[in-house]
Amino acid sequence: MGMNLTQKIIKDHLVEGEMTSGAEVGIRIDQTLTQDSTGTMAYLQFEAMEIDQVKTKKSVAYIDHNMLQQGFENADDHKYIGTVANKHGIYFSKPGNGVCHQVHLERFGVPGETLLGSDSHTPTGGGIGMIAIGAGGLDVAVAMGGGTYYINMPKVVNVKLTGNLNKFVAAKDIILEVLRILTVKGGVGKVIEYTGDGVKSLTVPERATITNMGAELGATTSIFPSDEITKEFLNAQGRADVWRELQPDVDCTYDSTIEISLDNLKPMVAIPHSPDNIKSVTDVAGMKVDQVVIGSCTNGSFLDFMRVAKILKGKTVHENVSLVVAPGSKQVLTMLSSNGALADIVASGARILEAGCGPCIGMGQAPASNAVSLRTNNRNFKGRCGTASAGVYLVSPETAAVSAIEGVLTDPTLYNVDITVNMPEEFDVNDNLIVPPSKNPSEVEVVKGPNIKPFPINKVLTDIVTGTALIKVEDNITTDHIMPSDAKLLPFRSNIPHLSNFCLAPCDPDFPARAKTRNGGFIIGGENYGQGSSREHAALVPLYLGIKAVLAKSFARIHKANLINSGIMPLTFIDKDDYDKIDEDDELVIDNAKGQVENGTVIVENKTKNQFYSMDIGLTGKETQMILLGGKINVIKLMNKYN
Ligand code: MIC
Ligand code: SF4
Repeated sequence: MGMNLTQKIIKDHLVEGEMTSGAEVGIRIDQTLTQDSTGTMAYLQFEAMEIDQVKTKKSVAYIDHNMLQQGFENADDHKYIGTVANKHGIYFSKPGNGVCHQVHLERFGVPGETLLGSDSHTPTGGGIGMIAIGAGGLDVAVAMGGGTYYINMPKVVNVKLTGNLNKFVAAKDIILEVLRILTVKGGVGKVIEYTGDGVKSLTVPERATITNMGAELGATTSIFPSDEITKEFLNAQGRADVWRELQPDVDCTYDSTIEISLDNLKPMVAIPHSPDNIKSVTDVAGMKVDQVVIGSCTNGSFLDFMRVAKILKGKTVHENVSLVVAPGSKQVLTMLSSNGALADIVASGARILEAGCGPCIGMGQAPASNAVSLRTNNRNFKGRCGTASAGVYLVSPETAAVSAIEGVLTDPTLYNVDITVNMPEEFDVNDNLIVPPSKNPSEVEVVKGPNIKPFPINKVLTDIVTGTALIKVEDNITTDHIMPSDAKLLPFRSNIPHLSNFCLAPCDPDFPARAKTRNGGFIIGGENYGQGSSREHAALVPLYLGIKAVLAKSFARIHKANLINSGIMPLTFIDKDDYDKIDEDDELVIDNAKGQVENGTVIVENKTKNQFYSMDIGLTGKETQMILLGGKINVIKLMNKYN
């Protein structure tokens, strides 16, 4: 029987394991990427492994998140990442060069290769046929050192696209439709593979919008075939040599199939505060809008901004709206400025930001209290924009631009503007903000400013684990709740002690103080605990606060891996009703913890209520070692000692 594309690429990279869904497989990683907000930790961990030069085909360190530089902290991080990259064989994409995912697609991605990135939107690379996966910084550090990356063999969902999009209906509307169908936890343990004749009508940047936001499904990754359109894109980037055709076999099978007719699709919107709260734009049309933000790794491409420029040309942004645009990369910004489109955007009254993440991660442009902010980003979690009372609505660039002019959410299909844009035959290629690694690495001095503090390391698991249920939270808690990341906190990504004062603060501002007074304890979570970002800070900070286990109804993939890497037990309720029985402040005990972890089922005793809960720890052999030894770094250290 034939193989689907996901199976083919995994098979090509298989180092260990059987490719049966759910079973652990180890794969070889060809490329890695990091960005600055997760990169400092990843490189501190890489340095701790004492490996001279990366062993991947290509590793790139981007600066795109921490851009405001209102103090020395961000600049220190940039300097550290720049020097550590230079020393260890890593390409360094300087601030101003653009958002990691956009630049990686343009300049580095290779169809058929594997990419591991310390950012949850790494699956953007699936737009050119890569198996591109988001992970915690430590997993990326291990991959840079040539280590195998382990995942559970995913199920493969086929999303079959038929027909063509109507004018003003965008790739963003396709992924919002997939989110409507599958929800934010519908992709956990799955790869989303796109097929069907509709694929041919989508350019690479449009495919990348879809694979990018597959992260919001909780999916391991998303992938498109590599075809003639991919070839043209790579050719226009001056990289035709890396192209190869990649298609699923005709007789392959999928675990499930969803069919979407592009002809019938309408503009969609994700309403606050979750990317799967989907409505059609017409359902919410007329809602007053205060701010519009166009950009991010989801919709920061040349194609996106050309369409926006065509809509804005000769028009004026509504007087009640602040329109902010952040192109995805220097390449995009250069091309828009040289062809005059940027002038049309500026003339309309838009505010121009540098190429970077910016408002998407709350680095500036926080909206006013209770504001409605229309954004082309991928996440609309409460408070992420920097204003807890604001509501973020996720839309396509077309809907965003039209609404910026009208001052209210507007269905763009009612507009009568020609937005035809042809993909350029040649992109403006100028890699002068990418610094190749040093040819004399021994001469490079790694510079660490005072903001860079050591990362916490766990201890070997004790036989009896005791503590208080310090906090009980609801379903779909994001890593933005666990470790918020606005303009005030992002500069401290390399300073875990400082971050610890804000852990889970959006759920309960007293949590950090309580955790410190009680010397740690347990977190009680609902479904899909830890969805969203890949930030391992959401595990390292709880580790610093003494959290021993998280008891949840279910976990998001990357966060679960980060907890295990930190030696914190991720325990899943076997009987979900037990969640209701635990209250904050209950005293919990795990007896014979080591033996129980090895067994796979852990009984947690609630001393306060005199109850027992059966929890599934669901670990592979390697993960069990990590929990027993107090995290992945301890396992690596032990292996180095005996090698
Ligand atoms: C995000 O979009 O949430 C981020 C910021 O890019 C994160 C990474 C981080 O927290 O540094 C992600 O998606 O992984
Ligand atoms: Fe940056 Fe936003 Fe993309 Fe995260 S989702 S990488 S913050 S642009």
